[in-house]
Amino acid sequence: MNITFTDQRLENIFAKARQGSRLSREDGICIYETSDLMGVGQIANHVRSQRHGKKAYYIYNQHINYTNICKNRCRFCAYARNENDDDAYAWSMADIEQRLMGRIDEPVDELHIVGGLNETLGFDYFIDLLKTVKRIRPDAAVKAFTCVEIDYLSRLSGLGLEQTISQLKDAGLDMMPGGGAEVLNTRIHDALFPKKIDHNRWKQIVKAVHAAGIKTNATMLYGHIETIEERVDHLIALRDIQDETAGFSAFIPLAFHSQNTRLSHLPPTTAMDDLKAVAAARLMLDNFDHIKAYWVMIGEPLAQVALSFGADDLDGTIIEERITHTAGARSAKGLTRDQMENMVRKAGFEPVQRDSFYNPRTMQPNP
Ligand code: V47
Ligand code: SF4
Repeated sequence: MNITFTDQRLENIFAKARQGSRLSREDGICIYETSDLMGVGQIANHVRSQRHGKKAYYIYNQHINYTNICKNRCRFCAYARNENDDDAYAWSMADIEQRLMGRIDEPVDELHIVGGLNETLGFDYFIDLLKTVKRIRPDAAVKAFTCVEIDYLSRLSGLGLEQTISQLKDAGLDMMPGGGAEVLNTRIHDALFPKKIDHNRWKQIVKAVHAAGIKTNATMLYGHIETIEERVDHLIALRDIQDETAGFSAFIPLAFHSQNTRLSHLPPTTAMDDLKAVAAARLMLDNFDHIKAYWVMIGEPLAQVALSFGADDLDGTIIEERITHTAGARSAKGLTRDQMENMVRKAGFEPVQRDSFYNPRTMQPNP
C-alpha cells in the first residue's frame, strides 16, 4: 500500500506502523503537530483495518447517572451540583428500579453507571445499586464507577482498596468505564481538578482493579489547557500500564465541551482535533484492541468519519446522556439500533452489535 504524504516525517511513522514497531514520544508529537491530516488518517486506517477489517462495533446500552451531587467540583464539569442546589438529585433504589423497568422491553446489554461523589450516600447504597441492577437485568453487564469513585468508596467502606473492589465485584460489578483520568499530569490536575485523585492514585487503582480480574476502559479529556506533549505522555502512560496488566478494553478520547463550566471561554474542539485524537490513539496505543469514536461528544457525522481514522467502535445507543449534554453537546441524547447501523453502513463499514466484552450479539428483535 502506498500513501503520498505532504509531511515526509510521516513516511517513517508509516514504516513503523507497517512493521508493527512501537511509536516513540517524538512520533506521537509529530502525529499531533502535522497538518497532513489525511496522511495520519490513512496510517491509522491501515492499522485499524489490519486489526478489525471493516467491522465497526456498537452496543445496546443504557446510562444511569445516579447522582449529580459531587464534592470534587472539577473546573471542566457542568454536571456536578452542590447538595442544596435546586436541580441536585440522588436517585433512590426505587428511582433506579423505575428507570430500569421503563426500558425493560428493550434488549439492553450493558448498564453504564457513574455519578458524583455524594457524601449523603453510604457504602451500602452502592452494593444495593449493583444488586438492584443485577436483579432486574440479570443478563446485562454492569459497567460501573470510575477509579475516582472506587477511591472514594474504599475510603467510605473503610475496607481498603482490594476488599472494596472484591465486595463490589461480588455484588455485580462486571467492568469499569474509563472516565476520571482526564489527563494524567500534575500541572493539569492542580489547575483543573485539584480535589480529584491524582495520576499516581489513578494508576494504583486501575492496576488493582485489573489485578482483581475486572477490565476497564481508559479515556483522555482533550481540548482544554493540555499541550500536545501532555497528551502524548498520557497515551504512553496508558500504554505502559497495558503492557503490565493487559486490563484495558477500549480507549475513548473525550472532546471537552465548555458550556456551563468554569472554562466556558474556551472554544470547542475542531474536527481536526477530534480526528487527530482518534488517529493518535490508534497509532500510539498499539496494545489496545479498541478505539471508540464517542458520537455523543463529537457528533454523529464526525463519528462516521472517525471510523476511517482509526476508530472501530461507536460506543452505544445510550438514551439519556447527561454529562456532556449539560456541557452543551448538540448530538442526540440517544440513537436507535437502526440509526446506529445506518450510520456505520453509510460510512462504508459493517456494523457488529457486541456485548461488553466484544463478543458479537446475535440479533434480537427490534423494540
Ligand atoms: O470522567 C466531564 C468527562 C467523563 C466534561 O468507558 C467531560 O465506555 C467533555 O468517561 N466535556 C465521563 N467531557 C464519560 C466517560 C465515558 C463516556 C463514554 C464511554 C465510556 C466508556 C466512558 O466525561 C468524565 C470526564 O472525563 N467530562 N465533563 C465536559 N464538560
Ligand atoms: Fe464530580 Fe466527576 Fe464532575 Fe469532577 S467530573 S465534578 S468528579 S462529577
